[in-house]
Amino acid sequence: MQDKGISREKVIKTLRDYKNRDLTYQSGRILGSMCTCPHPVALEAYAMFLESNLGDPGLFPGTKDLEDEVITILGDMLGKSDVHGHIITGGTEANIMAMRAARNLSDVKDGEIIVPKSAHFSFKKAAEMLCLNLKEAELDENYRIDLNSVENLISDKTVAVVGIAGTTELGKIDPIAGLSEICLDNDIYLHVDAAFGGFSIPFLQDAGYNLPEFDFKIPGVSSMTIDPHKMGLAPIPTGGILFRHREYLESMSIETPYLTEDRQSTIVGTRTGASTAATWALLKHLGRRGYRKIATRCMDLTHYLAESLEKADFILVTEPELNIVAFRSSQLTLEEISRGMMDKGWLPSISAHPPAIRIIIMPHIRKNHLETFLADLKSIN
Ligand code: 0PR
Repeated sequence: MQDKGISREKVIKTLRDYKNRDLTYQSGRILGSMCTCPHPVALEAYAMFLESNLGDPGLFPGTKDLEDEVITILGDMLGKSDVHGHIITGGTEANIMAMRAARNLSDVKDGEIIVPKSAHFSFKKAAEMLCLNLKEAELDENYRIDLNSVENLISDKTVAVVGIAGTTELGKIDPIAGLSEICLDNDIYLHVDAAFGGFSIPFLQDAGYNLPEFDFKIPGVSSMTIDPHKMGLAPIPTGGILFRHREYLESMSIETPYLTEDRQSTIVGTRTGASTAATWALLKHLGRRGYRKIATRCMDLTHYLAESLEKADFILVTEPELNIVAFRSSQLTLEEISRGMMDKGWLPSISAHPPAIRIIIMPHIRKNHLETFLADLKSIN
Protein backbone atom coordinates (compact mmCIF):
# COMPACT_ATOMS: atom_id res chain seq x y z
CA MET A 1 0.00 0.00 0.00
CA GLN A 2 1.30 3.45 -0.88
CA ASP A 3 2.07 5.95 1.89
CA LYS A 4 0.28 9.01 0.49
CA GLY A 5 -3.34 8.60 -0.63
CA ILE A 6 -4.54 9.64 -4.08
CA SER A 7 -7.30 12.15 -4.78
CA ARG A 8 -10.95 11.18 -4.66
CA GLU A 9 -11.30 12.13 -8.35
CA LYS A 10 -8.47 9.82 -9.36
CA VAL A 11 -9.85 6.97 -7.22
CA ILE A 12 -13.30 7.28 -8.78
CA LYS A 13 -11.95 7.62 -12.32
CA THR A 14 -9.82 4.50 -11.90
CA LEU A 15 -12.76 2.60 -10.45
CA ARG A 16 -14.86 3.67 -13.43
CA ASP A 17 -12.20 2.28 -15.79
CA TYR A 18 -12.39 -1.09 -14.01
CA LYS A 19 -16.18 -1.02 -14.01
CA ASN A 20 -16.30 -0.28 -17.73
CA ARG A 21 -14.70 -3.68 -18.33
CA ASP A 22 -17.66 -5.44 -16.66
CA LEU A 23 -20.71 -6.59 -18.59
CA THR A 24 -23.96 -4.80 -17.74
CA TYR A 25 -27.42 -6.29 -17.42
CA GLN A 26 -28.83 -3.39 -19.48
CA SER A 27 -26.74 -4.43 -22.50
CA GLY A 28 -28.80 -7.63 -22.79
CA ARG A 29 -25.60 -9.67 -23.08
CA ILE A 30 -26.10 -11.39 -19.70
CA LEU A 31 -28.33 -14.32 -20.55
CA GLY A 32 -27.19 -16.94 -18.07
CA SER A 33 -27.45 -15.17 -14.72
CA MET A 34 -30.12 -15.39 -12.03
CA CYS A 35 -29.30 -11.85 -10.92
CA THR A 36 -30.59 -8.69 -12.57
CA CYS A 37 -30.56 -4.87 -12.37
CA PRO A 38 -31.75 -3.93 -8.92
CA HIS A 39 -34.91 -1.81 -8.89
CA PRO A 40 -34.22 1.96 -8.30
CA VAL A 41 -36.39 1.95 -5.14
CA ALA A 42 -34.27 -0.86 -3.75
CA LEU A 43 -31.06 1.05 -4.48
CA GLU A 44 -32.37 4.10 -2.64
CA ALA A 45 -33.42 2.02 0.37
CA TYR A 46 -30.12 0.10 0.36
CA ALA A 47 -28.07 3.32 0.40
CA MET A 48 -30.10 4.65 3.38
CA PHE A 49 -29.19 1.65 5.58
CA LEU A 50 -25.50 1.14 4.74
CA GLU A 51 -24.34 1.46 8.35
CA SER A 52 -27.06 -0.63 9.96
CA ASN A 53 -25.84 -3.96 11.37
CA LEU A 54 -28.41 -6.67 12.08
CA GLY A 55 -25.66 -8.63 13.82
CA ASP A 56 -26.23 -6.32 16.81
CA PRO A 57 -29.96 -5.58 16.43
CA GLY A 58 -30.38 -3.75 19.76
CA LEU A 59 -28.44 -0.86 18.21
CA PHE A 60 -30.72 -0.83 15.17
CA PRO A 61 -34.23 -1.60 16.47
CA GLY A 62 -35.85 0.12 13.48
CA THR A 63 -33.99 -2.13 11.04
CA LYS A 64 -34.81 -5.18 13.20
CA ASP A 65 -38.52 -4.31 12.97
CA LEU A 66 -38.15 -4.01 9.21
CA GLU A 67 -36.58 -7.48 9.10
CA ASP A 68 -39.44 -8.95 11.16
CA GLU A 69 -41.95 -7.32 8.82
CA VAL A 70 -40.15 -8.60 5.70
CA ILE A 71 -40.08 -12.15 7.10
CA THR A 72 -43.83 -11.95 7.81
CA ILE A 73 -44.61 -10.68 4.29
CA LEU A 74 -42.40 -13.34 2.67
CA GLY A 75 -44.06 -16.00 4.83
CA ASP A 76 -47.47 -14.71 3.82
CA MET A 77 -46.41 -14.87 0.14
CA LEU A 78 -45.40 -18.50 0.78
CA GLY A 79 -48.53 -19.63 2.57
CA LYS A 80 -47.82 -18.94 6.28
CA SER A 81 -47.34 -15.48 7.79
CA ASP A 82 -46.13 -16.70 11.19
CA VAL A 83 -42.76 -18.00 10.06
CA HIS A 84 -39.36 -17.32 11.62
CA GLY A 85 -36.25 -16.40 9.70
CA HIS A 86 -33.72 -13.88 8.51
CA ILE A 87 -32.60 -11.84 5.54
CA ILE A 88 -29.12 -13.13 4.77
CA THR A 89 -26.57 -13.21 1.96
CA GLY A 90 -28.26 -15.54 -0.52
CA GLY A 91 -29.38 -19.03 -1.37
CA THR A 92 -26.16 -20.71 -0.30
CA GLU A 93 -26.32 -19.35 3.24
CA ALA A 94 -30.04 -20.14 3.43
CA ASN A 95 -29.52 -23.75 2.36
CA ILE A 96 -26.63 -24.19 4.80
CA MET A 97 -28.82 -22.80 7.62
CA ALA A 98 -31.68 -25.16 6.73
CA MET A 99 -29.39 -28.21 6.70
CA ARG A 100 -27.82 -27.07 9.97
CA ALA A 101 -31.24 -26.79 11.62
CA ALA A 102 -32.28 -30.23 10.33
CA ARG A 103 -29.05 -31.79 11.61
CA ASN A 104 -29.30 -30.08 15.02
CA LEU A 105 -32.95 -31.06 15.46
CA SER A 106 -32.22 -34.73 14.92
CA ASP A 107 -30.27 -36.93 17.30
CA VAL A 108 -28.76 -38.98 14.45
CA LYS A 109 -24.97 -39.28 14.32
CA ASP A 110 -23.35 -39.09 10.84
CA GLY A 111 -26.66 -38.02 9.31
CA GLU A 112 -27.59 -38.04 5.64
CA ILE A 113 -29.43 -35.55 3.45
CA ILE A 114 -31.31 -36.50 0.30
CA VAL A 115 -31.30 -33.92 -2.50
CA PRO A 116 -32.36 -34.28 -6.14
CA LYS A 117 -29.62 -34.62 -8.75
CA SER A 118 -30.75 -31.18 -9.92
CA ALA A 119 -29.94 -29.51 -6.57
CA HIS A 120 -27.71 -26.44 -6.46
CA PHE A 121 -24.10 -27.10 -5.46
CA SER A 122 -24.66 -25.18 -2.21
CA PHE A 123 -25.96 -28.46 -0.72
CA LYS A 124 -22.54 -30.03 -1.37
CA LYS A 125 -20.96 -27.18 0.58
CA ALA A 126 -23.54 -27.64 3.35
CA ALA A 127 -22.93 -31.39 3.55
CA GLU A 128 -19.18 -30.95 3.75
CA MET A 129 -19.32 -28.18 6.35
CA LEU A 130 -21.88 -29.95 8.52
CA CYS A 131 -20.33 -33.44 8.18
CA LEU A 132 -23.49 -34.81 6.57
CA ASN A 133 -23.55 -37.46 3.88
CA LEU A 134 -25.18 -36.23 0.66
CA LYS A 135 -27.32 -38.67 -1.29
CA GLU A 136 -28.66 -37.74 -4.71
CA ALA A 137 -32.13 -38.84 -5.78
CA GLU A 138 -32.81 -39.60 -9.44
CA LEU A 139 -34.93 -37.33 -11.64
CA ASP A 140 -37.96 -38.36 -13.68
CA GLU A 141 -38.27 -37.82 -17.46
CA ASN A 142 -39.27 -34.19 -16.83
CA TYR A 143 -36.16 -33.52 -14.72
CA ARG A 144 -38.12 -33.42 -11.44
CA ILE A 145 -37.17 -35.43 -8.35
CA ASP A 146 -38.29 -39.07 -8.57
CA LEU A 147 -40.33 -39.88 -5.46
CA ASN A 148 -39.57 -43.62 -5.64
CA SER A 149 -35.88 -42.87 -5.68
CA VAL A 150 -36.31 -40.69 -2.55
CA GLU A 151 -38.19 -43.47 -0.76
CA ASN A 152 -35.45 -45.94 -1.65
CA LEU A 153 -32.74 -43.63 -0.29
CA ILE A 154 -34.42 -42.95 3.06
CA SER A 155 -32.72 -44.67 5.98
CA ASP A 156 -32.57 -44.24 9.74
CA LYS A 157 -29.69 -41.81 9.10
CA THR A 158 -31.79 -39.40 6.98
CA VAL A 159 -32.02 -35.99 8.67
CA ALA A 160 -33.46 -33.99 5.75
CA VAL A 161 -34.99 -34.26 2.30
CA VAL A 162 -34.73 -31.33 -0.11
CA GLY A 163 -37.08 -30.35 -2.94
CA ILE A 164 -36.41 -27.54 -5.41
CA ALA A 165 -38.99 -24.99 -6.60
CA GLY A 166 -37.22 -23.64 -9.67
CA THR A 167 -34.13 -25.73 -10.36
CA THR A 168 -30.92 -23.90 -11.20
CA GLU A 169 -30.42 -25.46 -14.61
CA LEU A 170 -33.98 -25.89 -15.93
CA GLY A 171 -36.35 -24.00 -13.62
CA LYS A 172 -38.34 -27.16 -12.79
CA ILE A 173 -40.61 -27.43 -9.74
CA ASP A 174 -40.25 -30.69 -7.79
CA PRO A 175 -43.43 -32.44 -6.54
CA ILE A 176 -43.29 -30.88 -3.07
CA ALA A 177 -46.69 -32.32 -2.02
CA GLY A 178 -45.39 -35.84 -2.73
CA LEU A 179 -42.17 -35.16 -0.82
CA SER A 180 -44.25 -33.80 2.05
CA GLU A 181 -46.25 -37.04 2.32
CA ILE A 182 -43.07 -39.11 2.38
CA CYS A 183 -41.44 -36.84 4.96
CA LEU A 184 -44.51 -36.75 7.23
CA ASP A 185 -44.79 -40.56 7.07
CA ASN A 186 -41.14 -40.95 8.01
CA ASP A 187 -40.92 -37.96 10.39
CA ILE A 188 -38.20 -36.29 8.32
CA TYR A 189 -37.41 -32.60 7.92
CA LEU A 190 -38.34 -31.23 4.45
CA HIS A 191 -36.59 -28.17 3.05
CA VAL A 192 -37.77 -26.42 -0.13
CA ASP A 193 -35.17 -24.44 -2.05
CA ALA A 194 -37.24 -21.73 -3.74
CA ALA A 195 -34.25 -19.41 -4.16
CA PHE A 196 -35.22 -18.89 -7.81
CA GLY A 197 -38.95 -19.72 -7.93
CA GLY A 198 -40.04 -18.10 -4.67
CA PHE A 199 -40.40 -14.66 -6.22
CA SER A 200 -42.24 -15.84 -9.32
CA ILE A 201 -44.37 -18.96 -8.68
CA PRO A 202 -46.89 -17.21 -6.35
CA PHE A 203 -47.37 -14.36 -8.83
CA LEU A 204 -47.65 -16.62 -11.85
CA GLN A 205 -50.28 -18.63 -9.96
CA ASP A 206 -52.15 -15.32 -9.38
CA ALA A 207 -51.98 -14.70 -13.12
CA GLY A 208 -53.58 -18.07 -13.86
CA TYR A 209 -50.51 -20.21 -14.61
CA ASN A 210 -51.15 -23.78 -13.63
CA LEU A 211 -48.19 -24.37 -11.30
CA PRO A 212 -48.19 -26.84 -8.40
CA GLU A 213 -48.28 -25.95 -4.70
CA PHE A 214 -44.73 -25.67 -3.41
CA ASP A 215 -44.78 -23.76 -0.13
CA PHE A 216 -45.81 -23.75 3.56
CA LYS A 217 -49.43 -24.49 2.56
CA ILE A 218 -48.10 -28.04 2.27
CA PRO A 219 -47.98 -29.37 5.85
CA GLY A 220 -44.66 -31.24 5.69
CA VAL A 221 -42.59 -28.25 4.56
CA SER A 222 -40.25 -27.33 7.43
CA SER A 223 -38.24 -24.49 5.86
CA MET A 224 -37.85 -22.52 2.64
CA THR A 225 -35.11 -20.60 0.86
CA ILE A 226 -36.30 -17.54 -1.09
CA ASP A 227 -33.84 -15.10 -2.66
CA PRO A 228 -34.83 -11.46 -3.09
CA HIS A 229 -31.60 -10.94 -5.11
CA LYS A 230 -32.85 -13.21 -7.90
CA MET A 231 -36.42 -12.61 -9.20
CA GLY A 232 -37.09 -10.21 -6.28
CA LEU A 233 -35.02 -7.39 -7.90
CA ALA A 234 -33.03 -6.68 -4.71
CA PRO A 235 -29.34 -5.75 -4.81
CA ILE A 236 -26.78 -8.50 -4.08
CA PRO A 237 -26.40 -9.87 -1.37
CA THR A 238 -30.01 -10.53 -0.33
CA GLY A 239 -31.24 -14.00 0.54
CA GLY A 240 -34.05 -15.24 2.74
CA ILE A 241 -34.49 -18.25 5.02
CA LEU A 242 -37.86 -19.06 6.59
CA PHE A 243 -38.64 -21.76 9.18
CA ARG A 244 -42.07 -23.13 10.06
CA HIS A 245 -41.37 -23.12 13.83
CA ARG A 246 -39.25 -20.86 15.99
CA GLU A 247 -37.45 -23.81 17.56
CA TYR A 248 -36.02 -24.76 14.16
CA LEU A 249 -34.20 -21.42 14.09
CA GLU A 250 -33.30 -21.71 17.75
CA SER A 251 -31.84 -25.21 17.28
CA MET A 252 -28.71 -23.53 15.96
CA SER A 253 -28.54 -20.42 18.12
CA ILE A 254 -25.23 -19.57 19.74
CA GLU A 255 -24.80 -17.49 22.87
CA THR A 256 -23.54 -13.96 22.12
CA PRO A 257 -22.52 -12.64 25.56
CA TYR A 258 -21.68 -8.96 24.92
CA LEU A 259 -24.13 -8.11 22.12
CA THR A 260 -27.57 -6.51 22.39
CA GLU A 261 -29.17 -9.89 21.60
CA ASP A 262 -28.48 -12.96 23.75
CA ARG A 263 -28.33 -15.56 21.00
CA GLN A 264 -27.70 -15.62 17.25
CA SER A 265 -28.70 -18.27 14.69
CA THR A 266 -27.24 -16.79 11.51
CA ILE A 267 -23.91 -17.97 10.14
CA VAL A 268 -22.75 -14.43 9.44
CA GLY A 269 -22.15 -12.20 12.49
CA THR A 270 -22.01 -8.61 11.26
CA ARG A 271 -24.90 -8.53 8.82
CA THR A 272 -26.09 -5.67 6.64
CA GLY A 273 -29.49 -4.12 7.29
CA ALA A 274 -29.37 -2.61 3.80
CA SER A 275 -30.57 -5.83 2.16
CA THR A 276 -33.54 -5.93 4.52
CA ALA A 277 -34.42 -2.29 3.83
CA ALA A 278 -34.19 -2.88 0.07
CA THR A 279 -36.45 -5.93 0.26
CA TRP A 280 -38.99 -4.11 2.43
CA ALA A 281 -39.02 -1.20 -0.04
CA LEU A 282 -39.59 -3.55 -2.99
CA LEU A 283 -42.35 -5.55 -1.33
CA LYS A 284 -44.19 -2.36 -0.38
CA HIS A 285 -43.56 -0.47 -3.62
CA LEU A 286 -44.23 -3.23 -6.16
CA GLY A 287 -46.90 -5.16 -4.29
CA ARG A 288 -48.32 -8.36 -5.75
CA ARG A 289 -49.44 -6.53 -8.87
CA GLY A 290 -45.93 -5.21 -9.62
CA TYR A 291 -44.30 -8.62 -9.13
CA ARG A 292 -47.06 -10.29 -11.16
CA LYS A 293 -46.29 -7.96 -14.08
CA ILE A 294 -42.56 -8.72 -13.87
CA ALA A 295 -43.02 -12.49 -13.62
CA THR A 296 -45.57 -12.70 -16.47
CA ARG A 297 -43.45 -10.50 -18.75
CA CYS A 298 -40.49 -12.85 -18.19
CA MET A 299 -42.71 -15.84 -19.02
CA ASP A 300 -44.05 -14.18 -22.19
CA LEU A 301 -40.47 -13.66 -23.38
CA THR A 302 -39.59 -17.22 -22.34
CA HIS A 303 -42.36 -18.56 -24.59
CA TYR A 304 -41.31 -16.24 -27.42
CA LEU A 305 -37.72 -17.53 -27.22
CA ALA A 306 -38.77 -21.18 -26.93
CA GLU A 307 -41.10 -20.93 -29.94
CA SER A 308 -38.54 -19.02 -32.03
CA LEU A 309 -35.88 -21.65 -31.28
CA GLU A 310 -38.19 -24.46 -32.32
CA LYS A 311 -39.14 -22.62 -35.53
CA ALA A 312 -35.43 -22.35 -36.30
CA ASP A 313 -35.03 -26.13 -35.79
CA PHE A 314 -33.28 -26.03 -32.43
CA ILE A 315 -34.27 -28.70 -29.94
CA LEU A 316 -35.75 -27.73 -26.58
CA VAL A 317 -34.44 -30.04 -23.88
CA THR A 318 -37.72 -29.70 -22.00
CA GLU A 319 -40.83 -27.48 -21.98
CA PRO A 320 -40.01 -24.38 -19.86
CA GLU A 321 -41.92 -24.36 -16.57
CA LEU A 322 -40.43 -21.11 -15.23
CA ASN A 323 -38.33 -18.52 -17.07
CA ILE A 324 -35.44 -20.74 -18.22
CA VAL A 325 -35.01 -22.09 -21.76
CA ALA A 326 -32.55 -24.94 -22.41
CA PHE A 327 -31.79 -26.06 -25.95
CA ARG A 328 -29.46 -27.94 -28.29
CA SER A 329 -28.81 -27.94 -32.01
CA SER A 330 -29.09 -30.92 -34.31
CA GLN A 331 -26.25 -29.49 -36.46
CA LEU A 332 -23.68 -28.22 -33.97
CA THR A 333 -22.24 -29.43 -30.68
CA LEU A 334 -22.71 -27.25 -27.60
CA GLU A 335 -19.02 -26.32 -27.78
CA GLU A 336 -19.43 -25.22 -31.39
CA ILE A 337 -22.46 -23.08 -30.52
CA SER A 338 -20.64 -21.65 -27.54
CA ARG A 339 -17.51 -20.77 -29.60
CA GLY A 340 -19.57 -19.30 -32.44
CA MET A 341 -21.65 -17.19 -30.07
CA MET A 342 -18.59 -16.04 -28.12
CA ASP A 343 -17.12 -14.74 -31.40
CA LYS A 344 -20.27 -12.64 -31.66
CA GLY A 345 -19.90 -11.22 -28.17
CA TRP A 346 -22.19 -13.58 -26.18
CA LEU A 347 -21.19 -15.63 -23.15
CA PRO A 348 -23.59 -18.58 -23.35
CA SER A 349 -24.12 -20.62 -20.21
CA ILE A 350 -23.82 -24.37 -20.80
CA SER A 351 -25.68 -26.55 -18.34
CA ALA A 352 -24.26 -29.96 -17.50
CA HIS A 353 -27.39 -31.95 -16.50
CA PRO A 354 -28.75 -32.22 -19.14
CA PRO A 355 -26.18 -30.80 -21.55
CA ALA A 356 -27.73 -27.68 -23.11
CA ILE A 357 -27.35 -23.98 -23.74
CA ARG A 358 -29.31 -22.33 -20.96
CA ILE A 359 -30.95 -18.92 -21.15
CA ILE A 360 -32.49 -17.36 -18.05
CA ILE A 361 -35.06 -14.74 -18.98
CA MET A 362 -34.53 -12.31 -16.12
CA PRO A 363 -36.31 -8.93 -15.92
CA HIS A 364 -33.41 -7.10 -17.64
CA ILE A 365 -33.95 -9.10 -20.87
CA ARG A 366 -35.90 -7.34 -23.63
CA LYS A 367 -37.41 -8.73 -26.79
CA ASN A 368 -34.86 -6.92 -28.97
CA HIS A 369 -32.01 -8.59 -27.02
CA LEU A 370 -33.53 -11.97 -27.85
CA GLU A 371 -34.03 -11.00 -31.50
CA THR A 372 -30.32 -10.12 -31.80
CA PHE A 373 -29.38 -13.34 -30.00
CA LEU A 374 -31.60 -15.44 -32.29
CA ALA A 375 -30.24 -13.78 -35.44
CA ASP A 376 -26.64 -14.49 -34.35
CA LEU A 377 -27.55 -18.05 -33.40
CA LYS A 378 -29.20 -18.74 -36.77
CA SER A 379 -26.19 -17.28 -38.58
CA ILE A 380 -23.80 -19.81 -37.00
CA ASN A 381 -26.08 -22.88 -37.16
N1 0PR B 1 -30.56 -22.48 -4.89
C1 0PR B 1 -30.84 -22.38 -6.20
C2 0PR B 1 -32.03 -23.11 -6.75
C3 0PR B 1 -30.03 -21.61 -7.03
O1 0PR B 1 -30.28 -21.56 -8.34
C4 0PR B 1 -28.92 -20.92 -6.47
C5 0PR B 1 -28.01 -20.07 -7.30
C6 0PR B 1 -28.68 -21.06 -5.09
C7 0PR B 1 -29.53 -21.85 -4.33
C8 0PR B 1 -27.55 -20.36 -4.41
O2 0PR B 1 -27.79 -19.00 -4.35
P1 0PR B 1 -26.65 -17.93 -4.14
O3 0PR B 1 -25.79 -17.94 -5.38
O4 0PR B 1 -27.41 -16.68 -3.92
O5 0PR B 1 -25.88 -18.33 -2.93
N2 0PR B 1 -28.21 -20.11 -8.65
C9 0PR B 1 -27.34 -19.45 -9.63
C10 0PR B 1 -26.30 -20.45 -10.10
O6 0PR B 1 -25.46 -20.91 -9.33
C11 0PR B 1 -26.66 -18.23 -9.12
C12 0PR B 1 -26.04 -17.41 -10.17
C13 0PR B 1 -26.35 -16.08 -10.26
C14 0PR B 1 -25.10 -17.87 -11.06
C15 0PR B 1 -25.77 -15.26 -11.19
C16 0PR B 1 -24.51 -17.06 -12.02
C17 0PR B 1 -24.85 -15.77 -12.08
O7 0PR B 1 -24.28 -14.93 -13.02
O8 0PR B 1 -26.33 -20.78 -11.28
